[in-house]
Formats: sequence, C-alpha cells, structure tokens
Amino acid sequence: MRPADRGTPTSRPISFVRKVSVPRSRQAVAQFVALLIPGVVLAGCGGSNPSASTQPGTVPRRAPSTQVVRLLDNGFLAPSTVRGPAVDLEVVNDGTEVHEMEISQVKPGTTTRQVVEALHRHEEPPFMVADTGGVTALGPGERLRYRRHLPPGSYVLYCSLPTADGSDHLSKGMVRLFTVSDSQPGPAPVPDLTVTMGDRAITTPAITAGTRSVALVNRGTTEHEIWITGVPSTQDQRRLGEVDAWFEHGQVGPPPLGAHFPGGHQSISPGSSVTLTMTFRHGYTYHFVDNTGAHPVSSTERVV
Ligand SMILES: [Cu+2]
Repeated sequence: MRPADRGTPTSRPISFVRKVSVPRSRQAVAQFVALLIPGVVLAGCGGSNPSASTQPGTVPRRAPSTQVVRLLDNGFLAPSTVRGPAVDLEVVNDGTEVHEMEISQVKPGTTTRQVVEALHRHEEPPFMVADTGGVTALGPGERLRYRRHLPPGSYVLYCSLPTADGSDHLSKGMVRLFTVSDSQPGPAPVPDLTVTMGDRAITTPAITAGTRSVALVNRGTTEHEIWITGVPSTQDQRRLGEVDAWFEHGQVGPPPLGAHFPGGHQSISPGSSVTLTMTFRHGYTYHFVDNTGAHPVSSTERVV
C-alpha cells in the first residue's frame, strides 16, 4: 500500500518512529522494575484467559497466552496488562476502516493526552523510551497473530492514519496505554515462509492461499518495515498508487482495486525478525513494500 508510486515517498501517518530518533536508553527499563505487576489484570475485551491469572510472586513458565487487541474506528479494546517479555498478540480489526497499531514504550505515568499532543506537534516527546514497532495497515475483518518481545514497562498503542476531514485516528480515540509485566519467554514460533529485507531489496517466497506464518527477517544494516497490500490479480497492478492516494485522503469509499490489507510490521531492527500469522487470498497479488529508505523498496507475489 502506501508504497505504490515508487520513487515518491508518500506522506505517512504521524509516528514517533519516523519523527523521532528512537535510540533511547534501554537502561531506562530498569526504572520499571519497581512497577512490575506479578498478576495479570485484563480489561476491555478479549484475552480474558482465566489461566493468565497468577498468584503474586509466582513466575509463569508456560508459553504466553494470546492477548487479543481489537481495533475499533474510535479506539482499542485491549488488556491493560500483559505478561512479557514474549507477548503473543492477536490483532483483530472490528472497525469499518483500515487501521494500524503502532506500539511505543513510554515512561510510567505518561498519559494518552501527552502522547496525542506530542504526535500532533511532531516533536520528540520526553516520555518516550523506545519505539518497538507495530502492525501496519490491517483491513476491516482481518486478523493477524504475532509474537513480540516487549521488555517490562509501560507502552502505548496508537493509530494515526489520516481521516477525510484532515484529522487523524488518534483524535478519534485510537490511543491506549498498557503495561507489560515480566515473565519467562516462550518458545519461538516456527514460520511457514520467510520474507527477507535488505537495505535495497525485499525477497519474498512463493505463497499459496491460506493462513501462513511469515517471518519478516531484517538482514540489512538499518531498521526496516513491511506494508502488505493484496490486490485481485485481475486488476492492473500498476494502479497501486490509487490505494496510496485513498489512504492519504482518509479512506473515503471502498478501497480502490478491491484491495485488502492483511497486516505487516513496522520498525524491525537489523538482525532481528518478527513472525506474523496472516491470511493470503486466492487470486490476489500481494505487494510487500518497505518505506523506510529514501525510496520505497518492494516485492510482489501472485498467490494461487
Ligand atoms: Cu486507525
């Protein structure tokens, strides 16, 4: 998606990721130790797994339970606390629009108002600890599962895609804080497919229709991301730029070309990977695009 016109970097959602040099001292994580919450308190919908509750002071040793995050057009329904640092997330778009779910680690005590104001000012907020990346465009009715390593601490979820009236999804309430408490890491997920990102190219494997676990591996020297757009193969794929323009103007009307958005991931560090479980449709052509460099880099796969 927001890839399309090659060589013409498009405007993007407001993001700490791109507006802020993300470094941050990971040492700040130590400050959060005092805040660790041994039990798990779930709020909102989903993820209400009774087995997730533990006695104070105990350390769960089984694989992490899956936490469900629901994207609505005016907010997130998500647990207020999850066990980490390996966090299994199932992200479901229950809204009528395409959304994304960025995740940033923030200092304890940060408020959603501070987050929104800082994003709108396009300035480096003093409360930022680290950008940990999140899910790129996920279409209505789509769901995506993945595991992320999130050090214990306070985090914020947000979506800042533009709206037709010149505002953004942040202003509609798509910002939510949550806490990661400590635990034991679970086994690493085993991918079905591997997408390799370099600094100047993306390599994609042959893909067949169905739900697949896809490892996004960064073999480059800088941070990379993947936006994924599926377009019916019967459409002229050179018109993908129309989808990009549709996003820029706030998603007015149905997506051009009958495009759908199975999800992707932001901010994957050099040498690391994220495995996403997503669904590819029969008869669609998928565009994998990385917008992190001076020019978009892409790879296309036709799914049969
Ligand atoms: Cu949104």
